[in-house]
Amino acid sequence: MADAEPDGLPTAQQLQEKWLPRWDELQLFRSSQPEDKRPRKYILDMFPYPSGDLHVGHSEQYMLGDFLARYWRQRGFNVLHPIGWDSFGLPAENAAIKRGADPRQWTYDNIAQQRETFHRFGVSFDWGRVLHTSDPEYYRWNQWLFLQLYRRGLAYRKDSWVNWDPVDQTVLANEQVLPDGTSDRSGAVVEKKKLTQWYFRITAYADRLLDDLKQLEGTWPAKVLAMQRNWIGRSNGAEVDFPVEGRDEPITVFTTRPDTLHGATFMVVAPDADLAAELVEGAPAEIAEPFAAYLARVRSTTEVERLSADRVKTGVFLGRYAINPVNGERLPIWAADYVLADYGTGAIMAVPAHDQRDLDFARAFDLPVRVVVDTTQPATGVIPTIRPGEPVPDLGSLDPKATGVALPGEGRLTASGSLNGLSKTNAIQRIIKDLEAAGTGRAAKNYRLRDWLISRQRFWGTPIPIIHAADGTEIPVPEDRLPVLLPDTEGLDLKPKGTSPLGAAEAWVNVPSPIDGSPARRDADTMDTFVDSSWYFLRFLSPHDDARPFDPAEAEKWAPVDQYVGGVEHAILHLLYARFITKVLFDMGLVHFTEPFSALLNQGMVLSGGQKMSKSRGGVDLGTAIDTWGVDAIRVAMAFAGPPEDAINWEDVHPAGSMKFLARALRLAEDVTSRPDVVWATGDDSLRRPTHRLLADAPGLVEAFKFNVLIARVMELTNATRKAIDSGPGAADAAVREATETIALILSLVAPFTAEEMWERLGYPPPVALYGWRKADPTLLVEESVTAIVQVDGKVRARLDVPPTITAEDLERLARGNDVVRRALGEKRIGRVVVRAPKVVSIATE
Ligand code: ANZ
Repeated sequence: MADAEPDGLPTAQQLQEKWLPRWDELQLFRSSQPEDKRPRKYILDMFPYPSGDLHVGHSEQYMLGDFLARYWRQRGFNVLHPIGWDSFGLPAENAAIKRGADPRQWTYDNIAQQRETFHRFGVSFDWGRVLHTSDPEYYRWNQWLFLQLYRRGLAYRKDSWVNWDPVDQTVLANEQVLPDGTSDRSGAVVEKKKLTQWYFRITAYADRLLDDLKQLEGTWPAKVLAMQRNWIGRSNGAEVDFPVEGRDEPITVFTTRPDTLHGATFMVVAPDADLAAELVEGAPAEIAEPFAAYLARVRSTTEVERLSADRVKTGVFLGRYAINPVNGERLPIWAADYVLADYGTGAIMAVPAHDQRDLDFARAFDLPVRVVVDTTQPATGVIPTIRPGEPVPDLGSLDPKATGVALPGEGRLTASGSLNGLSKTNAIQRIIKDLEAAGTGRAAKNYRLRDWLISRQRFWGTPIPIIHAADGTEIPVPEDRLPVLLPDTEGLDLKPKGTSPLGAAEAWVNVPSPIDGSPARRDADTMDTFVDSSWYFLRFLSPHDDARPFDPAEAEKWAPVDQYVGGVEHAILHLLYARFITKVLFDMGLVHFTEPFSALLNQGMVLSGGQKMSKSRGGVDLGTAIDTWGVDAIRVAMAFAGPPEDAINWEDVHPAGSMKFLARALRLAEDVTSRPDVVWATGDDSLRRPTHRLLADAPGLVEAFKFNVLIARVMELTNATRKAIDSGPGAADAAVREATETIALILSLVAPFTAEEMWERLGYPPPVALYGWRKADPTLLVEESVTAIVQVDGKVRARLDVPPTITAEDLERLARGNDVVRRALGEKRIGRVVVRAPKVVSIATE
């Protein structure tokens, strides 16, 4: 703990001990008075996992959310700023298994600890609305939500190949598999396994999820919008049916380039698609055996590897032929792993002249290549001018088979019958019309987005409210029998083994059918915790309602969330799922909006030693940091460390420096009040101007998340006020008091303890947090400037318009940066520099 200031100011610790209980008594941040007529703001921090105590890395997010919540309160808004815990899920469960404890005990112990730390950190949460997703009062409504989706055909079960984490022994959503094919949780290389699983049909909302991103432009980070767009990955194109010799069913392919149909020279199906197995059925051994061997190899390859462009192409011929519907050509059918079973239709027409992967394959297996788009003939009809030294675009490289370079670009159709001469775009339109007329194809869209796999074979989650009758019928648990409670862990082995531990809880799993009482079994899987977090922002609106998940009237008042704050690691998963569920609730008529989070702030990560901060890598735990520097200094240092969106290195965060600044601010209030007989020398507006300029600029800075700039400005005003005080007795103290009050009011957004103490010393009752905002006096905002003269070796080289309050350092920097001055200095070495702010800078060279 820091020692008491030598000059008798209270320490951070003393301020915290003094004010926290007072604020608790006042119940400051309850946001629920129905008669409250103030406009509303819903500020939400992504809620934490209770997987351990908070470290300073976590605290950045809550400092930012609190900054905004406190700001909007000062601006006169009724602010809802709730907190809860995302308390189901693997981190808690794994930790509990490791320690041999019940996940419940472990989870709620951690929540208590985190809660205490948040409280000490002075975050202005509404503590009356706390929720935990692992409480039956919460997860009951996950089950309710599941049943609503089930009833609408949006929750279904199917057999499928899933991503399997062999370490955590659980299924992973595609989103949880990192680009290198490993699990984002355990780090293990993800395998494929066939299981019967529950899915939410998020693909039914793909278009809306994509199109509604437009509503978020400007208020969500562009990067997040782009990531969501990519994830949904809509492609426009066509489906084309290719009859297959000796088979009734055609092969349907999805292509974004139907214009190249005349250039198809073979077909490729995914080896692991059902279609491949059907095509080799009854084939002779010289076809069936290599295929089986190939399939076994493909099964152990990750999707990421399969898609990587520079991989040597492999595949086997299936001994079958398809017919090109536009020209009747016979196309051999191959199986190759660069075609994925679950994208498009799992089969493609290969156009090696215009698709690089098809070309690589054609060259590997010596298949024909036919150019059907003349890329030397730009579709615009204008031959591009090529400057010397620039690469020639496609010109002269019209033999992809020889060069190995495919021609994906624009051009005019050739070797394509009636399409010849058309541009790519026109050809696409024409051929889709022709295919539709012939009944052999149609316009189609395809998405990268897959349905959301929600079942987990783990204990610590929401039980799926389905009962399986002996004959396999799925029976939804009647809503009035919710929640389906988790069983006791007594006698259950929670260790991951690939089937849900709930299945071994005999007394729990065996139930009579709700329809006829015959023996039946509960579904033993639990839900992905992303289900829990997909709607929690609505539960905060009526957290104790036991008749429904949330009160639609409260949602009408508060939702959507005005400002969401959280980590960019949730840019895809959580945000996409919350958007999806919101749209479902909208379709059910339960909410009046289609996007849950109107604005999003992604804070950068707090790094330590260049890496994400974590306990194991020496992360500083927040409680210890509070003991060392105090809450306010940590908050100010973090806010000051840089733009909130950028990553910050803990090594560059200087709470000790912030402590000094806060002491200087507090000292101002002390001086204003302890020396009432002194009259400060601020007879003119030289202090009132920067005070009002700051009042005028602060809202823009906060709303643009320029917290670091705002703090720098408060520091400047603190210095100017100090200067005014130290200049001795003079005409009026009003300006010094006004400046000090302004500093306290703005500091109340980020340094609540110091601000409250200043406020008290200035003679106001607590809390400063609800005092309100002051309007800047427009007459003081008119820019006043003085002319500063810059001399080099006695000669006047420049006149600069500068604010009268400019510091010597700033003035010198401006002078040295001036072009004319720089030219005058040339290569000469600078000797003595004399600065008399704001009037003169005199530079002498050696
Ligand atoms: C013929 C063609 C010619 C294609 C051409 C491209 C260029 P995006 O944009 O990602 O949607 N494709 C379709 N299904 C596939 C699958 N299951 N596995 C691997 N590749 C698949 O890509 C669509 C294109 O990717 C489709 O258009 C198809 O190749 C391929 F000059 O068809 B194309």
